[in-house]
Amino acid sequence: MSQDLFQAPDYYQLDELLTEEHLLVRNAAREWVKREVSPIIEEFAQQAKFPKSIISGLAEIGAFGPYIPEEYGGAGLDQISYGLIMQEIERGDSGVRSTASVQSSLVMYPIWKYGNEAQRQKYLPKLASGEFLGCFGLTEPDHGSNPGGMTTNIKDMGDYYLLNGAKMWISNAPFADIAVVWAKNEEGRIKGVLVERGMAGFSTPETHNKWSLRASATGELIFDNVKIPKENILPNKDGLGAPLGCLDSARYGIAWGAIGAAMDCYDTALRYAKQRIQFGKPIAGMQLQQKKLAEMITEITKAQLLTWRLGVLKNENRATTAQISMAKRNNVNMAIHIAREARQILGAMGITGEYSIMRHMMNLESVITYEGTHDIHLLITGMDITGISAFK
Ligand code: TGC
Ligand code: FAD
Repeated sequence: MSQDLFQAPDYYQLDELLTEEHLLVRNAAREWVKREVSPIIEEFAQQAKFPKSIISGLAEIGAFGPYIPEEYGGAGLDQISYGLIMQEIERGDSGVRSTASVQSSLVMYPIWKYGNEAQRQKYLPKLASGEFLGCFGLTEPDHGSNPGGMTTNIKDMGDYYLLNGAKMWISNAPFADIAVVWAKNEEGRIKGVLVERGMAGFSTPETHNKWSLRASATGELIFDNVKIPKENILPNKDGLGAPLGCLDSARYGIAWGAIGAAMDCYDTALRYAKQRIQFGKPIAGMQLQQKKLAEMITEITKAQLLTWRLGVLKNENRATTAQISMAKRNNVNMAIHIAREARQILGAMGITGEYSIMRHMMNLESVITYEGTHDIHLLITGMDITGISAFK
């Protein structure tokens, strides 16, 4: 990839809404991405490999458990700092942000919120430092948008549980040390199960041949009579609301992350348009290209405002699931649209790995599907405003 010349757009001077701590955290993440992610990410994406060398750096910028209390190794930051870290990481690559989202919101969060003290002490500090990597198993081959129909199950054997079933499309699965897995007990109640690599009957085959999120490892989780010690069940919450509660936190981070990808596409396209001469003048001077760029900065600014306000509500514990769905859906859609428009501004150059745009565009095809599809989030908003569920 060519040199990372990224300059973040801030059209409405939104930095003025951030505290000194927010700016410090954001700038540290921004510099780290420029230094450690941008120079290597294109090659890893081309080779469909996750860059394991950046794990310790992710831990250092507070990307593993940004809002988890410091006593458990987390960074103890607020929700806006968490969002800003996700924005900066996804500015580099959605796959790297995926790893941070899964570790923080889908693995550390449920252990912190639904686990007991022994589970928190055992896992959280190692997850915060990157010594352990985790994954989150909710989706199954036959249950994606409808996780409540899952068939993965645990059976009480007296001294232990037996876990059987399979999860699919699981980020970080191929190398995760620990999996937070959602399974039904004999009464049909969904429970959180901590499955450790090395347990007999547990395997994590990698999913190959992806055109999207290539720098993130995706795989299956297969459970064939896995013996689960009773102390590996999350005791403090069960039912579908438990995994959905984790998704609230991860979807919030994605709403911020998508802005990062959009900003990178816009910034790249703007710079290119000013330099590329056709018909004797920069294409930035052509009305059609100005329309694209002007619409991009408008949409980015609207998404920044929406997300900042959501962060304030989240800090006050007032953000609802439906508000988070609206932001995730709007911002990912905004980012994918900007990626497509930006790609066109670069003409043929836009399809190459010399620029980040095509990689962002392909990544965003996963982001618009995972953590609830574009359709599902619309229906969550519909359910919220009408009081009627379209899912029943
Ligand atoms: P529904 O009847 O609405 O709800 C079941 C129970 O859950 C409660 N609930 C929530 N609780 C906490 N937080 C939330 N956000 C909640 N939403 C609902 C609800 O009150 C109810 O509680 P109770 O006590 O009455 O049982 O459930 P439903 O079966 O009708 O489904 C609703 C629907 C479709 C919205 C939900 O299933 C859904 O969100 N589906 C999308 C699935 C999804 O997002 N999967 C994501 C998998 S993880 C992933 O993609 C990671 S990608 C990682 C990366 O790389 O970044
Ligand atoms: P389906 O549910 O089969 O949906 C197919 C289509 O039907 C979609 O367009 C959908 O919007 C539409 N549809 C479904 N239901 C309705 C409805 N009621 N009304 C209208 N339209 C509907 N999952 C995890 O648990 N952990 C992970 O770490 C994880 N990582 C992932 C990483 C990647 C790269 C990808 C691509 C996915 C990942 N997922 C993960 C899975 C992801 O959450 C699911 O793909 C997603 O929830 C959608 O499920 P599905 O693919 O089975 O699609």
